[in-house]
Amino acid sequence: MLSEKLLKKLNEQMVVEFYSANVYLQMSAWCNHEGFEGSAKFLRNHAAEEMGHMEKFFDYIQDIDALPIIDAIEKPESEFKDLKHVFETAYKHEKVVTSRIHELVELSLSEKDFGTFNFLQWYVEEQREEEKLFKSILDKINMVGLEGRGLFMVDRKIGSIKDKEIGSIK
Ligand code: OFO
Repeated sequence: MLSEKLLKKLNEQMVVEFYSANVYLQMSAWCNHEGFEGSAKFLRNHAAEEMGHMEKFFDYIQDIDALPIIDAIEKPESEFKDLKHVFETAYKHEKVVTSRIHELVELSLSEKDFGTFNFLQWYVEEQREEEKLFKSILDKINMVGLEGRGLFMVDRKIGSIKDKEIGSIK
């Protein structure tokens, strides 16, 4: 039987995944507005992926015979200095999500809830991939700088990333 504390944390994480989807959807709108069509496409796809992460929590909570509660979702950031700022924000966000997932893992272990511990392993791996992906995009932007043809090419490349299959861009 899941403890109240662990259930509350799982529910909170479900809401955070919802928030993540909005974070990327909003970033996608900013990129589109600024003419970074590749990044806009990538971020839009990523927002859909975050909804998938949310649904996994939504389903798991129901599988263990509890009730998921969709709480208020924080407003995402909508103003960015430049494309680098977008991906810096994304990378930072993923690091926060990773530490939240690790806290959940720790809690499930301390409560000897091995079913939940097992469920969370998917997220541990997913977070490793997401941090790698965003770091890799950021590295490319840093490499070419914020002006000219280089940034245009990187934006196109970002647009070609198949999120799930690639952990980094070459
Ligand atoms: Fe759900 O992984 Fe990003 O936030």
